[in-house]
Amino acid sequence: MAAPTSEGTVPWPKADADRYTAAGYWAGRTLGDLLRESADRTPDETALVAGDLRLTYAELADRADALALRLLGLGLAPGDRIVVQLSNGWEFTVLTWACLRAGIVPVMALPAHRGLELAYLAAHAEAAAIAVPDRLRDFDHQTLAHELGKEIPGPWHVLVAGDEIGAGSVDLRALCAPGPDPAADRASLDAAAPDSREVAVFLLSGGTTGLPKLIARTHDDYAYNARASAEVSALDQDSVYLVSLPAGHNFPLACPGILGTLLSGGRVVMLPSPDPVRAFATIADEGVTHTAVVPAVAGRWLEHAEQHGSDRLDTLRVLQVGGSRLADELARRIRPVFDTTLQQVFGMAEGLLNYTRLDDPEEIICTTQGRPMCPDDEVRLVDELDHDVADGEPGSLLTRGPYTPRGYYRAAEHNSRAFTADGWYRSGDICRRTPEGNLVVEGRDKDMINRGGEKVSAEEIENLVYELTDVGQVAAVAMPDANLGERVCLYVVPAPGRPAPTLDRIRAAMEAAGAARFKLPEHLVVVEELASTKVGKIDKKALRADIVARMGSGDGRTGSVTS
Ligand code: OOB
Repeated sequence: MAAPTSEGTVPWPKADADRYTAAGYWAGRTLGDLLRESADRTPDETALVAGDLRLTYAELADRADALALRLLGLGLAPGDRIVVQLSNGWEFTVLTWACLRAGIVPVMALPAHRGLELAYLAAHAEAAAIAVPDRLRDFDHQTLAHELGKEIPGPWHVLVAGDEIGAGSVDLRALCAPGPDPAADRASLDAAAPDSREVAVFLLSGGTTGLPKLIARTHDDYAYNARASAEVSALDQDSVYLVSLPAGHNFPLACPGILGTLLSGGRVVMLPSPDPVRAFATIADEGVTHTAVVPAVAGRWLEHAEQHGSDRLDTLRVLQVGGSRLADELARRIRPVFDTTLQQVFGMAEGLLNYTRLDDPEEIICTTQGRPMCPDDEVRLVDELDHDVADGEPGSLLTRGPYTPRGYYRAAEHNSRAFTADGWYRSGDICRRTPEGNLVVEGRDKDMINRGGEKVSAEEIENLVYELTDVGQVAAVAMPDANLGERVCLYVVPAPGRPAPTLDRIRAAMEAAGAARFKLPEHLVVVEELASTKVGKIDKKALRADIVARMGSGDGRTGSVTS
């Protein structure tokens, strides 16, 4: 019987699937099976470090199997979805591994998500469970998780990682305890393993429309994603990978991230945040060799190292930077300050990964975002009519390949715009290809704001603001920022006869509606009218230029917060 998730997915055409299989990209094995095999190779080596807890491969694999069976025992079935909103602790890795073994599909939410996003994800994925921390940064995730359940028609399990397990919640840590008979657990999971073409995880799109879309990544494609990434960043069983970005994001999860490290026999070290003081101490204490950060974090780490020295980073061999455009000037400081190799990563949850190679000349590493990971990744740069641009000219990126699914989950209407008829994904990034084949990200033609790697859909913010305040017109645009690259700036035309809303009121209303904090606008410009394009759409290009001009001139009719 087909898994319930296969109904809303868009499969690769058979000819392509056969080609990817014949080329060996799709190995016909589940991620759960491959992880188990990895654990068998080095059962006594340390696989996972989080705070005081250290687990060997055998311990991690056995706990994951025990958890998998307990999840099934709770009534979850293979193919069921579980929203995962955990912080970077050991529970995240044990739960993810368990899901991959049992065929339960994690929907990777971010700790910053709130009621609005979580309710949507749970409903859209028809999730049967959610895994949350009890509290995190003063937010009561557990209570919210139970409230979400009231809107869910079917059974709803709230799994909680923490010390305060409330009534009706399931203690996730207790479910992760080793089982009495690991061999039996293993045999029963092996016997019921999912098919490698089925959905392994749901990732969230950065999103340009409304709420984030779900991206169904199969065992075959995501295992390749992780394995091939490990190869490109020279990650092997002697490597120690530090996770400090939110673990459910594709970059730290599988590029090569947690999964690439565990498939390679390396060690994963988890930290709840990339704060440089703790990160540097952890790198020194654990002998971290690889880690991934966004450019804003790379900037903070550089500053910290320039002030306090970088001797604590001696073991770090590869610093991956991606998620938003790394400025060339910042890139050039990385080797001299950290004495490590920078690897630029231009990736997307939708699939395609571009990496600079570790042995590329320094100039390429510092000025390009790399080239596709796989020989069978197809990339086109096109103009508005989808015609290929001339060599060296900027164009909009289209891509297909063995780990780039052909459509979002249950989003037929959106897919008709986000994908071409012959299956190319429109990433919305404007890139140029250098003569040696590397890509340089020059801008984008999608209506998204990239706040230090966190993607915010302009349309989502505008819809919320229209609903929340009596504004006449609203437009969200990116405003340049020295630290984060971009922040969310809101242009508002007050409704006729109404006073202009304040930034505080808009932020408070958005927060009350359950929007994640990183989406709240940080700057407000009140205007009498918004410039429009020839076809009558709001002219965002003009607004982006306007905010840059206002920042230069210190125009008084604006409000701003910094966080
Ligand atoms: C990563 O994935 P997402 O899904 O959060 O965001 C994808 C988008 C890209 O389409 C592009 O607009 C932007 O983020 N982006 C970059 C970039 N890396 C991502 N823009 C400029 N330079 C870069 N290096 O962000 C992601 C997924 C896997 C690995 C790394 C990043």
